[in-house]
Amino acid sequence: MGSTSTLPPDFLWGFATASYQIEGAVNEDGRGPSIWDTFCKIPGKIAGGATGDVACDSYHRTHEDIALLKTCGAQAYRFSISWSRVIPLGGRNDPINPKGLQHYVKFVDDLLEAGITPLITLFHWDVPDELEKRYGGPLNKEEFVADFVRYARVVFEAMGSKVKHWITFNEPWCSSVLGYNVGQFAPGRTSDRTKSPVGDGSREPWIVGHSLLVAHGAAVKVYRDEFKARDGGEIGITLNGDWAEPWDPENPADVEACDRKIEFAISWFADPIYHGKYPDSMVKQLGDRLPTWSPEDIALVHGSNDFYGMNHYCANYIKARTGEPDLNDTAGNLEILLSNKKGEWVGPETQSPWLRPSAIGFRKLLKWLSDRYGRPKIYVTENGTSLKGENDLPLDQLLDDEFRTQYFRDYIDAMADAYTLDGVNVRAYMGWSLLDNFEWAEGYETRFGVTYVDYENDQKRIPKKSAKTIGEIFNRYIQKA
Ligand code: GBH
Repeated sequence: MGSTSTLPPDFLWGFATASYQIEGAVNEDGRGPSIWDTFCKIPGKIAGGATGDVACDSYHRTHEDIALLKTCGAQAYRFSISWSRVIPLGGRNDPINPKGLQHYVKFVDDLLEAGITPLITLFHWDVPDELEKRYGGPLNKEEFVADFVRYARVVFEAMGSKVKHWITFNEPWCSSVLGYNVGQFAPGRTSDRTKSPVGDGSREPWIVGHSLLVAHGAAVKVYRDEFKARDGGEIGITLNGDWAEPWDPENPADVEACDRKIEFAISWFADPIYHGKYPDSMVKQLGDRLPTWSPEDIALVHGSNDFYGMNHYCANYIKARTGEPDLNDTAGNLEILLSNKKGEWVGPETQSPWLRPSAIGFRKLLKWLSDRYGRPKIYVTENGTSLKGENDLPLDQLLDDEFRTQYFRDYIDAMADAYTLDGVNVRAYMGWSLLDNFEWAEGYETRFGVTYVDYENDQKRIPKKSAKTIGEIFNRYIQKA
């Protein structure tokens, strides 16, 4: 199986990053703070007390990053724009920061000159801090949507003629659940009073998710009405989600819980976009805590994807819970486990407690999404792995990242099989990540890059083995035109 699988001639591949994770230069050229600058200052929130103040210093090293992409043979680069660099206070009546905007215009020009196709994410979790303070960020739908739309329009105007692939939001699940239920991500709101004095994890994530969907739909409308005819590009949202296998395949409740798990993680956002409504399983469990759709809002959201942006890393075993769901449950009344009833692990251990690779799960989820959403064009906008203990290895061993290389081989094989054997219309793939970078609450201890970044020595970049082999894998699969 797989030996005859291929990918189409126009298949686009490259690497992904996000602004706060790589840029640094947080006080430079008029950038305003985002909720992540604020969150990182709270003691105990980030491993090692780390912040994105310097990160990979990519704001000053765009040429080095482009050179790295060339070394890897990448055709494309997915990066995100920092909203508060472009509009430091964030709001629709607040001033634009020409230097911040110009930084990205220049970067896009430099990428194009190097023959690399830019994919731009407008929002990778970094709400301008002022909007959080002014009105609670995405908890306030009207304000947030209006401000996001203006920001999106400013960026489309500046770069629309050059950029043909737009992603509105990265992983709204993470902003909603980790930011407003678990409290592990900015702004850190939760019902757990040991972690935060404010927040209601039983209600806020559903409100925030709704706002993000409407903001996505409203930005897509602006793009389609004002730019698409002239610029000819496409726009979509990126959703995260892992594959689900039953903890006990003999137990119908566990089997059923697998679909419910994916519905709570992915269909929460994808069903409104492709089917015009929230999944029944969520309506049933959440009742009136799940916002209802006004005709105007759902009209914006339904049909708003030109492509499906898929971030994917791993698989889980799912065990149904039996009692009434907890008010703060966001998963669908089930347990998310890494081993099954027989005690078998879903995959080998990595540095990330949540991530154990299972490439077959990637193929199965591609098929699941393709079936449920009517065979959409899928862009894999992130896929990658950390490595157990990588940060503690001597440099020569760290650079020889066979585990990550094998992960990419297995996952790209699985994707090519999904395309060739299952009829999944997958058209792009971005590895996460071009660089080791600021891994959110895990700080710099967890590395995801195909490039080593030496944080002690002037953020020096050295490609690992995986940086060189991923292109070879694609060369084998992509049919010659
Ligand atoms: C991506 O999210 C992000 O887009 C990227 O910025 C990040 O660097 C990359 O992953 C690597 O982490 O057990 O409740 O803590 C991946 C999706 C979803 C994975 C939430 C971690 C934690 C679940 N993430 N998940 S929990």
